[in-house]
Amino acid sequence: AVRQRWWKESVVYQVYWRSFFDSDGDGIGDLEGVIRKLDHIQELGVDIIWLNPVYESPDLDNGYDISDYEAVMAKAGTMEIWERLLSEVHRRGMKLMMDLVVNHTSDRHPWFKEARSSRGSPKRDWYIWREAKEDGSPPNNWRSYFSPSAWEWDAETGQYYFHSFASAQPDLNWRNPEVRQEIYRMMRYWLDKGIDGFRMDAIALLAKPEVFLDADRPEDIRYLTNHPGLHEYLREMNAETFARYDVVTVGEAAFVSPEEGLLYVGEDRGEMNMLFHFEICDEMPSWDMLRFKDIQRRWYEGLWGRGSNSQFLNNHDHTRQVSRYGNDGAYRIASAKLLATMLHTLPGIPYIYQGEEIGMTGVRFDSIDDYDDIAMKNRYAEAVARGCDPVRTLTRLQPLSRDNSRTPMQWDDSPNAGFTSGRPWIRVNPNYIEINAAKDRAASDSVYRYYQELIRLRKNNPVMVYGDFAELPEWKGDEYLYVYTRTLGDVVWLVMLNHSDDPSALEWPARLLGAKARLLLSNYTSNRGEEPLPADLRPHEARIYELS
Ligand code: ISL
Repeated sequence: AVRQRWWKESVVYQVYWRSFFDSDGDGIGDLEGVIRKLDHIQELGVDIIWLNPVYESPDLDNGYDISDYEAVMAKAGTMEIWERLLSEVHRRGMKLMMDLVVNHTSDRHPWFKEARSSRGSPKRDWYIWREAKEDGSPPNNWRSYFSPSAWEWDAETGQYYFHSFASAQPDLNWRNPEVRQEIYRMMRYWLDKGIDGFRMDAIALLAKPEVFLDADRPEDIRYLTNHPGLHEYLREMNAETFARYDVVTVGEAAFVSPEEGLLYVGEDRGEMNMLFHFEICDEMPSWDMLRFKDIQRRWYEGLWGRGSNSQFLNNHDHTRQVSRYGNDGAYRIASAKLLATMLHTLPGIPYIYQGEEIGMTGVRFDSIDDYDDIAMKNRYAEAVARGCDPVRTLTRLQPLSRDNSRTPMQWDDSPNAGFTSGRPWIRVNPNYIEINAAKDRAASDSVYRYYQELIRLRKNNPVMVYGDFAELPEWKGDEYLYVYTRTLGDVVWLVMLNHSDDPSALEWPARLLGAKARLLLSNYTSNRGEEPLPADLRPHEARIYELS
C-alpha cells in the first residue's frame, strides 16, 4: 500500500512570474501581479504554487543565474512583497514551493567574483577550476547545456572554470564542505520564513568527477549528471534542512532511469519527495503513444509504493503540451482536456504550468530578435557562425524554443492579452483574442472548467492518488487508445483516452461487457451517471468511469 502524505494528494501550479501578470506596467510580470491573480489559481483548486526563481540575478537565464540568494530581484519586487505573497498564499489555504538553484550561481555572485580574483583566493575552491591542455584547449571535450564547451577560460588567473549551463553560470564545487554548509544555511533562511518546500533545479548535476576525461560522444551530455557522491550530498542536505520542517521537495533530475530515480525519492532514503524525470520532455520530441505507455509502465513499476513521481508534459523549458503532444488546431479544446485527464489520472503528482489550464499554445515568431531564450539564441548563433542558413536555422529551432511556453499569460482580449499596460518583455501570442482566461472562466465547458472538475475529483476520491494502476491488456499495443484502471480497495476507475484525430472503436472484453459503469467525467458530454461503456470514442475523447 502507498503511504499517505499531504503532498501526494496535491496538485501543483507553476507560476512563471515574469510572464504571469505585470502590476506596474514595466512589461515584466512581478510578485505583486501574482498576488493579484491568486484567485485564478485558488479557484482552480490547486494546493501548491511552484514559483520560478525570484532571487537577485543579472537575469541572463531568467533567474537561474543567482547573484544573491537572500534578496529578491528588483524586477520581481521586494522582500516585503514576497512576504506578502507568502502570507496571501497561506491565507487562501495554499502552499508555496520555491525554485532553488544550487548547482551553479551567476558569475556576478560575490563568491565567484572572489573565487576568480586570484588562484590563492579563499573562495577559489568554491568553484571548479582546471588547467588548460598542453595546447591551451579546455580540460576536456564536454559540452554544456547551452554552449559548445562546458569550460570557460579565465585569462586573469590562467585556468578554465566549469559550467554546465551558460558560461555566466559557473558550477559550485560540492566537494567543498564550506560550500555545502553555506547552501544549507541559506536554505534554512527561506525555510524559516515559512515556505512549504523547494523545487531543486538541476539536482542530478551536483556531483562532479574528480578527473574530467574526454567523452566518446560529446554531443550526448548525460555525462553531466549522476556522478558518485550525489546521494551523499542529498542525504546531508535533507538532514540539514528539509528533515527539520514539514515541507515537500521535488528534484529536477535529468537523465535518470527509474532505478536511479528511486535513489532520489525512495521513501526510506531521506533525500527528496518526488522528482521530474525527462524521458518525455527531453527525449520524446513529439507524441509517441507506445513510447509514452512504456515510460509510464517502467516508472510505475520502478517507484510505486516506494517513491513518488510527477506528471507533467510541459513547463517553462518545454513547448506547451497541446502544441507539442496534442492537437492545437481543430481539436485544441478536446485535446487539452484529454491531456489533462491523462496527467491527473496517471499515478504521480500532477503539475499544471500556467496557461495550460486554458489550453494555451506554442508560438512561432518570424525573427530571432523576437526570441529571448538563451539556449535557443546560443544554438542559433553557433549554427549561423558555422555557415547554416539563418532562416532554416530559425525554422529548425522554433518548435522546441523555450519561449514557446514563456509568452505572457493570456488573461483577456484587451491589448497584450491584459498581461501588461506597457510593452511586454516578450511578445504575446497573437491568438489571445481566441484563447484567454476571461473567456474560459465565463464558459461552462471550457478547459479551465474541466481542470476544476478534475481537481475536485482528486480531492474527493483517494483512488486518484493512491489507487494501483493497470493497463487493460487489450489495448497495451494500441497507438491511439490508452485504457487503464486505478484501483483502491473495491473502488475501480476506468480511464479511456483516444489520443487521435480520428474516432476509435472499443471492443470491450467479455469480462467488462456487462459491467455496471458510472460516468464521472468526459470532455465531450456533461452527462454523468450510470451508462454503458461506449462502443467508440470520438477524436481526442477522454472518459473516466467508476466500475462496480
Ligand atoms: O530544457 C531542457 C532541455 O531542453 C532541460 O534539459 C533543462 O535545460 C534542464 O533540465 C535544466 O533546466 C533548469 O536549469 C537551467 C534553467 O535554464 C532551466 O530553466 C531550468 O529549468 C539552468 O539553471
